[in-house]
Amino acid sequence: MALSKEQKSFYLENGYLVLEAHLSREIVDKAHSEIARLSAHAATIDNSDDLIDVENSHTREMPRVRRIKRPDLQSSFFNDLMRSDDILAPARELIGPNIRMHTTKLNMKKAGFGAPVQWHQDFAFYPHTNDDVLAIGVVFDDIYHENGPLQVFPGSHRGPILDHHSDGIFAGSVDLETAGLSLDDAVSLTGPAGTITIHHARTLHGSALNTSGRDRQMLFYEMMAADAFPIMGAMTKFDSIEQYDALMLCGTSTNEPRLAGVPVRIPQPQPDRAGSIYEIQEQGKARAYQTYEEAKAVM
Ligand SMILES: O=C(O)CCC(=O)C(=O)O
Repeated sequence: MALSKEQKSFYLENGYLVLEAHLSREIVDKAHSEIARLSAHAATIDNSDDLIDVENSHTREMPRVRRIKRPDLQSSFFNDLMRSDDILAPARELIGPNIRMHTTKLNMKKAGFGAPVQWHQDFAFYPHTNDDVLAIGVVFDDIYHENGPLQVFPGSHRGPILDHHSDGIFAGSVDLETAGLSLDDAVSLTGPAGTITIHHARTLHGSALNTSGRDRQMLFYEMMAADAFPIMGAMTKFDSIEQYDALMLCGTSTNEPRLAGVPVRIPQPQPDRAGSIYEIQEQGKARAYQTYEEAKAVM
């Protein structure tokens, strides 16, 4: 068994789980060299493109990568890792044997300027017919309280989908005060490089600006039970059933969605710029974490 009975109960109760030092040092080292290889592209672009999302302070001379997009498509190593038992065995225990990929992304959160991700629930971006939907975070640096750990509100996956709109437009972030929540009740998911985190798609989560001297590079593999289908208006790419079936990671696909009584909100209308969560959140008003520009302004 990839997870103990206690770990499964913890996930069901709290909506997250941390498996410390789950991956070998060899995998972590290889990941670092792949990240360096894929990041080199940033020196050839002025703005974010299909491969890389750059920080607002990025220049070609001083490249600042905020996210490597779809690392599974850009690197056979990250693709193989996604399909390995290291990643899929714990997921199978939580959402069953038939699993489809949603998307992948590698959030860089580099030392000194790595962007925050404001509080949100993934299910607000991609509501599905049931909520056997989760994200596995793969930690490639030692993560402490100082270098922007993923933070979660335990148990929030059992509550409502909160309002992620600003002025009637989807903005991908939640105002904690309006939601009656305090940052003091959030838990930071820390651990050495090689740790993996698992969070439920309804778990409220975010992470602060990395003002520390240490990088926090973390890859997210988002996935769901094969019978969880996106609800119209969700930010899920779905061009054809053939393409959708090609996203299967293990088990068998189905054309019979399972409908469950789960709360949903539709992330529409979309903002003008909807390229990445960073861009979407910049167009909204809800901010619990300071941005690099805000932090610099008060220095
Ligand atoms: O990188 C992080 O800490 C949060 C990532 C996340 O929630 C996202 O990219 O949707």
